[in-house]
Amino acid sequence: TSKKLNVKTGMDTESIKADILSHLRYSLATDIETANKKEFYKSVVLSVMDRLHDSWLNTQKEYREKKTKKIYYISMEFLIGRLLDNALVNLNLEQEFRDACKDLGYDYEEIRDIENDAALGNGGLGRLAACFLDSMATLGLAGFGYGIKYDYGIFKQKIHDGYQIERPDDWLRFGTPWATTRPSVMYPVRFYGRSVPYTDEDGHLRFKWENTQHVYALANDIPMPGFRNGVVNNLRLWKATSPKSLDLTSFNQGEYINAVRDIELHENISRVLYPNDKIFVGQELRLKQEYFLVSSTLQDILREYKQQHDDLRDLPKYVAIQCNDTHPNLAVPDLMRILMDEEGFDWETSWDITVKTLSYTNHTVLPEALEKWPVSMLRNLLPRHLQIIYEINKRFINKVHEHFGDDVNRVRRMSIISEGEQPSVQMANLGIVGTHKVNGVAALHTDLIKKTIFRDFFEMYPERFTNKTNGITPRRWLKQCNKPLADLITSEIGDSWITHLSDLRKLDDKVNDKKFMKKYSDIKQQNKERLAAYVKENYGFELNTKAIFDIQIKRIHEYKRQLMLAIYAAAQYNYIKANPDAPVVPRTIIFAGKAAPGYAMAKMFIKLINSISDKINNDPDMEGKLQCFFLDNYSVTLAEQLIPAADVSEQISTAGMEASGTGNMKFALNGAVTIGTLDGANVEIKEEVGDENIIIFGLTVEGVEELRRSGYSSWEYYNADKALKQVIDQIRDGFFEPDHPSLFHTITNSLLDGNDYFLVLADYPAYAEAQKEVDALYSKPDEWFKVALYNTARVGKFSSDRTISDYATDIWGCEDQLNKGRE
Ligand code: 26Q
Repeated sequence: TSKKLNVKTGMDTESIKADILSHLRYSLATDIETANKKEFYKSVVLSVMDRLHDSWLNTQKEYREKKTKKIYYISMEFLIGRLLDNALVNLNLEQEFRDACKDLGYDYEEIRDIENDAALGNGGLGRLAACFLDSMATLGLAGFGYGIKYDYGIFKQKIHDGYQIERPDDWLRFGTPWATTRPSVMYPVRFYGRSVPYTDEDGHLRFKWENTQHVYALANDIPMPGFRNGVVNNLRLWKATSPKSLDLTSFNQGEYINAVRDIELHENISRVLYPNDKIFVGQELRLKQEYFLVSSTLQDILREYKQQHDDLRDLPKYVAIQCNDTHPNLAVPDLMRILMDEEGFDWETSWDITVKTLSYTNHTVLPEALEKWPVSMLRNLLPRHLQIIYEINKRFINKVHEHFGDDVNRVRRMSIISEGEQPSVQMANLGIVGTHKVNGVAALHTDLIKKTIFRDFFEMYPERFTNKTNGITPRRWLKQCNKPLADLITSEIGDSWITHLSDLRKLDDKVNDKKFMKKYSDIKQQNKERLAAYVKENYGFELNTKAIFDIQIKRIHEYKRQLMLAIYAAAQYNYIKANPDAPVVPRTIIFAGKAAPGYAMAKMFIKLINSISDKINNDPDMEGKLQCFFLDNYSVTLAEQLIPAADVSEQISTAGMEASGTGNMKFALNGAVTIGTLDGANVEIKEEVGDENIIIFGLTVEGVEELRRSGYSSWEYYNADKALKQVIDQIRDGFFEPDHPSLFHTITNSLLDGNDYFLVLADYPAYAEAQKEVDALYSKPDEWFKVALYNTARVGKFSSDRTISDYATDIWGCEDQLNKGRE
């Protein structure tokens, strides 16, 4: 053809092909004949990157020139998953890349599957951060993610003999083409040393942090494109690297080998993501990671700020910093330290700037998750910060006295430093005192923190507390993962829903459109078959695609009550055995999720689920009626396969314990019916879809409180429900594990002698009833799919675009920037 190719930026198939070939040859030193799939994948990504670079640079330039207010989202976790599909959807180049791959002899899907998930997070908190980046770019906000480039993400889970085994997630073995290392962006991060007082020229007492050791933080940038709007924001991940000076001094001592060996010690800071979800581990390496993130990020923010502005007192006007949970809350004392010790401001001025710039999100009320760092550890690692924290606390306690009078108990509860055997710094208290806004992540959760864990603080600073109900990005969680449904919706109501998810309400009218409903239900069936093929290929299990696909996927935790669904599966087994001729609505129950490596009870749940599954799946009487599977190594990518195929979404936490949940939103959007408790965002999902379109059961938060107060006895519930008792007896007596009959005693003991803290037995009868409702509804397909469609149509509120708009308006003060000059 005579058309001129534009190899680097052309958006046509021919240019893209030429670019892929050119990367094979000139970036990877191979060619189309000899390259393997990995090399081809890499060339594809590099060709996508070429098409992002102009927008990436232009976006950053525009932010600088217009002095746009910048939003910094600091998080120890970014669970971004795979990036190729997302980049192509957002660039609107899916077809072109598909065709280019095909013309060059490769199947796009096969190439896409080469990519390792960037699994730099545990679960909800990390995935929320990833959805927020997508929404900030799509809304045109100058929003930047800051995190750590862990060499090892969340561990890979294998199942051996029913038990969880952890394997390292070496996701960078072959590097990642998405990350650009920036040698020009590198900062020292200091540790240890001591705080030394001195008098400055004006006779003021000041402090210097001296005799420190340091590591360097090296920037690695990953582009975050918005949806078809030319915006490309940035996720900056810090890698730890050793200082140059180290080898020099050692050379002099002739200790070359030791010096090189010690490089590893410094780089250990960014080695591995802590795999604990909602459990605080007070290890020094974790504290180092947190300060490493905070220190490098603040240095970067202030360097950038100073290039564009000359008065740091205007910082809150041009910068907002959001801390994802308390993990980055050392930003409070570190920003104070910089403003006072390095910039020469007095306490009051520094404090005003700090509080107005920072804000913090709480993600849990579970007390064992709250960060409390031992004072002794801080004194050693960050002596100047500890000193500042003591001063913050002193001034704060004075305010508490002013506000509440002499109330020693209240002062003790509110103190940032908790005294006792092991004095410690309460990072949540530090976050509330040192920032201007604290938010919960669903309406119920925000109410709870105001009434319980942060009650005293709410009474003192009511205006600081605000709710920001979580959301999910509709790009990844509908358009990408469920293309058949996305295409059907677009053909009916246009594609505005992709950025205005509430437009899905237009689908409400389609419930009586037979043709449409047939297509809608066919797509669910098609997705179930696609999942069945995937599971057959990757796990060897044969799913019954005629059955209800009943799915519970999330971290394994007692409060999430995977145990309740496992008991239900066993009870169904018993029922079918006892009533072989009774009609049953066929079910396929699917679990997936990781247990923290040190969480023995959660690991035992996995073993139990696998034992029950074996019993069920190997019994011919269950054929066509009941199946149960545990899929190993749950990940963002696996979620993208499972969610579009779900009929039933299990959201069954003990009321008051799940702050929000976000999986619940993904399932509802994809037309699964929720069986759930009135917990977290389930409450708001119910409000949106309507009471008839969600199956709610069990105790409410008030009910839980009342039952505990009046004296709960799990034995009573055990004795009152025959089917429940039978299953618990079976678990206790080795029915599911005949070779090791006492194996599950830890579980049955916690339910009976331990009095069942998570109220599994208390809620079980209502749960079993609710499951009967599921069966009844599923038996009437027309009604079932109406309910399903109402879910898809009515959950627009849970777009992370809405969440981010709310943050922009109520916390970040940048609402004027939303969608500016675009659309
Ligand atoms: C803390 C200190 C040391 C080591 C690890 C941690 C740690 C790590 C991860 C503590 C907590 C987490 C994760 C919390 C989390 O994922 N919370 C979830 O956040 C979601 C997004 O807001 C909510 O939807 C979920 O309800 C909430 O459980």
